[in-house]
Amino acid sequence: MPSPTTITAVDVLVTSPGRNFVTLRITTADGVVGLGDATLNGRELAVAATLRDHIVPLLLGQDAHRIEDTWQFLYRSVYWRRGPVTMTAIAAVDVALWDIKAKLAGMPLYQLLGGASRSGVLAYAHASGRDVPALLDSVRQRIEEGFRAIRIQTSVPGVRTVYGVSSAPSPTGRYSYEPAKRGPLPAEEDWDSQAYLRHIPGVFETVRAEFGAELPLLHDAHHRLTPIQAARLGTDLEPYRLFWLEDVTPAENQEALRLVRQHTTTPLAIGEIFNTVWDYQTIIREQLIDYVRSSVVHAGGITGLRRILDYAAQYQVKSGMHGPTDISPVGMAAATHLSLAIHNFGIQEYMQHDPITSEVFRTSFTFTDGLLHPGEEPGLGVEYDEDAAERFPYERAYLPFARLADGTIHDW
Ligand code: EZ4
Ligand code: CO
Repeated sequence: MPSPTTITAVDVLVTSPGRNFVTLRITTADGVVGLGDATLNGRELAVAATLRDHIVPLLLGQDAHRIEDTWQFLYRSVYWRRGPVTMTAIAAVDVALWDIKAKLAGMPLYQLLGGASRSGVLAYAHASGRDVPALLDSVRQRIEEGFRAIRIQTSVPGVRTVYGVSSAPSPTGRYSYEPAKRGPLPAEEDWDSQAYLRHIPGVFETVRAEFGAELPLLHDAHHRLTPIQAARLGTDLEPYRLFWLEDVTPAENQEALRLVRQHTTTPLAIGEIFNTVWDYQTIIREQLIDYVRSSVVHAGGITGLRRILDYAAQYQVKSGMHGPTDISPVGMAAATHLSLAIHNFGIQEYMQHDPITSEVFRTSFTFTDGLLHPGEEPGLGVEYDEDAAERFPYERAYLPFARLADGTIHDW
């Protein structure tokens, strides 16, 4: 007889209600089910294969209670540490085990993580427009929906398509922006850093004039600038008092942020593509950033992200967890539990899924008056409807890439 908490089944579930999601489902001998999000946008099947072919056989027969030991085993026994595929796979296992533990405890996960440190989790929405009037309409719409913090992205004159700009309002009027496009090849976008640097400060000037000094405003430069360009942008945006400026440089080179930091007091956020605390070692220790963008999903789960955020807390660096649509409802629920519990919470991105997604994922987290709350269901508070999921088979989709006017590939 296995013990009641022995892992007896592990399933890798791939579905595409509007977009692709990979979910790991772990079941114990007693029939307790835990879910983890394993979605890596544009490389979904790589994580699914890592889980199915290499990790699931290691989990069967193990004790679901041993979360830390399982994390260390999966991290160290692979030998080839880190990387987005491995760390997303580890995250899915980790979150599913936390879900099980919290269900066994009869508590919502945030209670196991230390209990609530606040009444709700401040969420920011995306707003965007092809031109400034459309952007202002988009901001107004998000405020009417209850959001109290807004990320601003616009088109750039002379640049055909740019990251973060919704092409058209959906027929329902719902805001949507989905960068990963279904099809055999990635979409090509274009880019011009100088045109962007000329355009953006005036956009923020107009938004501030329209909405006043108090509304927290954010912006994502999406890894496209050099350090000196990033410094220029941060300086030019100082009068508009951003909540943060995100991913100003492609920060594989952490030291690039030193130059940016020397020139501007605009707060900096980075790390949605980072996977472990090692990616943050220099930028946190040298206090080169203000917010950690990593999600539970891509940084080794609750266990991995909490390690990063505890390190960050020593330096007054706060959380700003990644929450685009490619974080599944399972990943969003995990983020909401962790954000409610930690002391150094900053803000939570909340892009909101297509309503069709809720046919597969039933969630209990709520959004009220600008704040997310994970709810009081035991565990994560998410259920997966496998019959519904089967109606939405995987469809190949890629994130876009960018070229400069002369054809050179640029960071997207
Ligand atoms: O481009 O999640 O801040 N959010 C972002 C996202 C990322 C996508 C990539 O999969 O930058 O929109
Ligand atoms: Co971003």
